[in-house]
Amino acid sequence: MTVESTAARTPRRSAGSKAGTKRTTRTTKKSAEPALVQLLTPEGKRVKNPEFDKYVAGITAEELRGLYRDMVLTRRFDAEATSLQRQGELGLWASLLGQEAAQIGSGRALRDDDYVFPTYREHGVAWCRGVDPTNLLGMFRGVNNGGWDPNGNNFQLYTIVIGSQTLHATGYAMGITKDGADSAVIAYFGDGASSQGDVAEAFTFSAVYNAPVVFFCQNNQWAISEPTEKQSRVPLYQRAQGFGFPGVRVDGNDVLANLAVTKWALERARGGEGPTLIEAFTYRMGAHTTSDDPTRYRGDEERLAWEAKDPILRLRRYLESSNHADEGFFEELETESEALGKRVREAVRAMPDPDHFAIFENVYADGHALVDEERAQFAAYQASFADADGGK
Ligand SMILES: Cc1ncc(C[n+]2csc(CCOP(=O)(O)OP(=O)(O)O)c2C)c(N)n1
Ligand SMILES: [Mg+2]
Repeated sequence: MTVESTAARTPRRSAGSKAGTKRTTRTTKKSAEPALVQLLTPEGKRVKNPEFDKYVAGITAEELRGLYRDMVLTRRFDAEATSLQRQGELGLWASLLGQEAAQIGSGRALRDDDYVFPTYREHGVAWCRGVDPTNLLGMFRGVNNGGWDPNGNNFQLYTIVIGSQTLHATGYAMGITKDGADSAVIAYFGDGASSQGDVAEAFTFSAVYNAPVVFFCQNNQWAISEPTEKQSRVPLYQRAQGFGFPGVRVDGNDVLANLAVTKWALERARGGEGPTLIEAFTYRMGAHTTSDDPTRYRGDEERLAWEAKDPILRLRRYLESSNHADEGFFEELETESEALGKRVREAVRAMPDPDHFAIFENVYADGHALVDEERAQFAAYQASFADADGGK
């Protein structure tokens, strides 16, 4: 699969059509792959896009450096978490390697009062929301069931049940409409999740209730070992058409394009135009999780082709060629990255083991007879060790 510049090939809107509606059906003439929105080529060249340029038109050099910093620090954090799993400090880790632009671009398009419903891989979005990265690691270490207050940063807890968060997001968005507020909701999910019944229901309800929700699908080409070809006969963004709302494919490795397209979709949501599906066409450069071995089901060629489209490298090229960042900036960032890695390592190792009885907390708000019984059984079981140890 190729990611190509679409500056000239992004379909034109016909007079009077809403942004995105035509885009749902067009394919390019040159290849079977549909057009995708791209503002930065893999070589770091800024290409014009008549429809989406305006969403990043006023971006400053400082903001561009900020996007770069976000991506670099997120990747550094992610690499540290992978290492910590290998060192036995975490039980599991789901790396976002390669998906930094999709997450930082969309994450930085959000307003503070918007609400995010993530999967388990949205470490970059969490970063944009201001969730301390160390808080993401408790669940993966097995010392808590979440690690942050969802309402603190309008960032829901990680969701492992594939696709279910799209329904939660839709319900939340319907609630926003009832409250008469103008905030929006974004639900993240993967290419594999797009086949789930929950996602189809979320699409149906959000369309019918005109809910202010953006469905952000990171098509990283794989659902564990299943390639995207096995999920759908049509490109994923085209699924929206059947539900009656626009879908758009964006170059998932282009942070500017993700920022622009997500701003557009959020604007639609706030303006009462209902849901949008964004398919960020990207690549999972690492394993599904640290329990997975991708060499069993995919070759190096694919990975190498996508490495050439690295999201961080392309923004660096742009920053350098446009003189928006100097060597000092990159050096300082390197130091900051190392400090983040160290902070994360130390924080994980210092996480206290939970009290054994914590597992019974927060199951029900007001307690439950069955949970009480299980707690009592567990207490007796624990006490039996004390007896075996001579009562010590
Ligand atoms: C309902 C449900 N079915 C199966 C699983 C097991 N599972 C975990 S991740 C995954 C693949 C998800 O792929 P995708 O949606 O593409 O997201 P990605 O992991 O690539 O980010 C599956 C099948 C699950 N967690 N929940
Ligand atoms: Mg996937």
